Amino acid sequence: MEYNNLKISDNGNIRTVAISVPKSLNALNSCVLTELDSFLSAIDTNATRVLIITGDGEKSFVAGADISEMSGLNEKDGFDFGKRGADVFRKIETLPIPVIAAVNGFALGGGCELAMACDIRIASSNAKFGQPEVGLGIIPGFSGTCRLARIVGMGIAKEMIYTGRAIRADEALRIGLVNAVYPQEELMDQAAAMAKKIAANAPVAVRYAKICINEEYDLPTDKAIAFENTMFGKCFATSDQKEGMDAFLNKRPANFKNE
Ligand code: CO8
Repeated sequence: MEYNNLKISDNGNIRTVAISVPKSLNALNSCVLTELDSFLSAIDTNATRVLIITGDGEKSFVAGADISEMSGLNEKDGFDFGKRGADVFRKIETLPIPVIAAVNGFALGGGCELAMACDIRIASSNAKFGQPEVGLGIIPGFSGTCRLARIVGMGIAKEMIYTGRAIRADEALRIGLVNAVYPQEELMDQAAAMAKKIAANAPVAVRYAKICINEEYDLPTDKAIAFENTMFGKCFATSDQKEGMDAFLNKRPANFKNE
């Protein structure tokens, strides 16, 4: 598929996709969602170890879902549009490789929701986060009511969603919505450095860790522990476990094969 709204680049086994819709500060319209969906389906998650998602330009990560497209929707269309975005974001959340959101400006509405579907969020100091939907007569519809409370806690999530107040990067850091804040010019280098660190580890183990953290979140404690136990056992069926431990014991760098 040809992408008109995505800019894709590769650096070794790290892939970066920038949402690029200059006329609307990278707002998510149906075309962008279709392209993102197709892009995610096409990623070879054996060759690519980490995905970085960012916004094109210096002002905006994603300024939300496209308000002009949503303005004329009826109930059925609203349901379909919300589901479309939610499905794409769930694909990100369950992608077999880690996904880092490098939030380089506005992350409002669907933009904040996109960042929250990623495994890890880092931001530039000019970033702004918020869920302003109730001011438009809607609620967060790309899973924001689900994920925000899980990340920052119920009280802060409710305040942010009921007031629609946008918060700056320093506040996002304080409430745990982002892991780190950097000057804008350093953001992508920092994202790449984090991605490189992840990519240097045993890929199957990283994949299993992501599955465990995601799956166990919703399980009762005993079931969660049993799930981890099973996945831990499975690690010992990989050649990378043998390689990682042999490398440690022989004081040499590991050469993981992703198997
Ligand atoms: N949708 C459509 N166009 C947008 C959007 C958007 N979300 N955001 C910005 N734009 C457009 C503006 O209309 C403007 O276009 P034009 O130049 O033609 O007038 C252009 O981008 C530049 O924007 P501004 O001139 O407004 O730039 P400012 O720097 O003055 O302001 C802001 C930047 C603060 C980001 C401002 O543009 C803004 O408030 N944008 C809207 C933010 C917002 O409310 N986002 C949430 C949208 S709702 C949502 O995301 C719901 C998700 C769930 C959907 C569920 C589906 C049913």
